[in-house]
Amino acid sequence: MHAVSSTLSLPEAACTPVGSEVYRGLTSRPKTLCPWLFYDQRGSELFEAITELPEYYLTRTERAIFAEHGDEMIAAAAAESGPLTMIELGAGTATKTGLLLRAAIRSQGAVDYYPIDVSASALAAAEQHIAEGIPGVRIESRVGDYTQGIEPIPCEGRRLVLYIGSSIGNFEPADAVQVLREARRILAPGDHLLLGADRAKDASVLIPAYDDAAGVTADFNKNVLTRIHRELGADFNLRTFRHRARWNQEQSRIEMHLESLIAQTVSIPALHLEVRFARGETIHTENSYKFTPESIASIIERAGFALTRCWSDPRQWFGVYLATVV
Ligand code: AVJ
Repeated sequence: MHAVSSTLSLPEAACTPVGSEVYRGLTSRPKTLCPWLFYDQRGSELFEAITELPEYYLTRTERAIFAEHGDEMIAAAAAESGPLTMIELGAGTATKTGLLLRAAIRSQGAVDYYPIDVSASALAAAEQHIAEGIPGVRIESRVGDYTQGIEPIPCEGRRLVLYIGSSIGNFEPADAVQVLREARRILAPGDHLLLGADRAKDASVLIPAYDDAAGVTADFNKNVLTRIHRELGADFNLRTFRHRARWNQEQSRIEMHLESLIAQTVSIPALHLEVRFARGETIHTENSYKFTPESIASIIERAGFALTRCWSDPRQWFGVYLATVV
């Protein structure tokens, strides 16, 4: 006798990460899709383009804070007892990290750097530009999903975990605490976390940052439908969906949605699924939480850290927070 599985009738594609997430999300009410689905090759290129848009202030503001205060950040995280080892969660191509790596090299001569990312190609790009541009960095990249667990990182002195770019804003607050707890688990007393998180501000600044005039963010959002077409055969007509960015004041978050402009049924052959949309119904594709110094301090403290210092830009649009293990 062998066990009869209730999943026997599910098509194979429903068991892949993309298939199961699309199945879960498009059979939920309201319909949702997780932001990690954005980042296929085209999506990663579109995100890089977003970071250069005039309306998308996050990347250039955080970079300016690192340029201005990077040496102080490194000095505050270091100890007299030995060199600082840097670990980066969701490092991507590590373009902004260069400023901090250079600051570490100025203070201690060389640095061990462990970037972690799900994308092997992004890490290869990071390794290449760091090897060419920043001598003194010993880099050991690790491919993996940091939300699923982080391997121990050896070090002689102290560790500094970088979690920058406001990636934390994609998580519900309770999940954000869990992500930081996972980082906390590989650290020892005296080690630090450097967290970059976008600040709450007027909707007149936030909305254009997520609904830019050139339509790059709209393309980034709709690209998830192109991905589902390519990987699962779905017959989405992109012209019948519209990009929407909303400011949810109560939850202090920007929401991105894809709104169906007509009543329609989309079929997804690989999942044996027909998805009905009412006119005006949306797929909620992303939350991007915006924090006050108090709301981010609460998340940091619930994860087992003590906030030691923070930095911001003159307009106070973005925050960088240093916390130590308690
Ligand atoms: C990569 C999550 C920080 O929330 O600002 C940019 C992603 N979405 N434009 C953000 C994003 C739309 C970005 N993070």
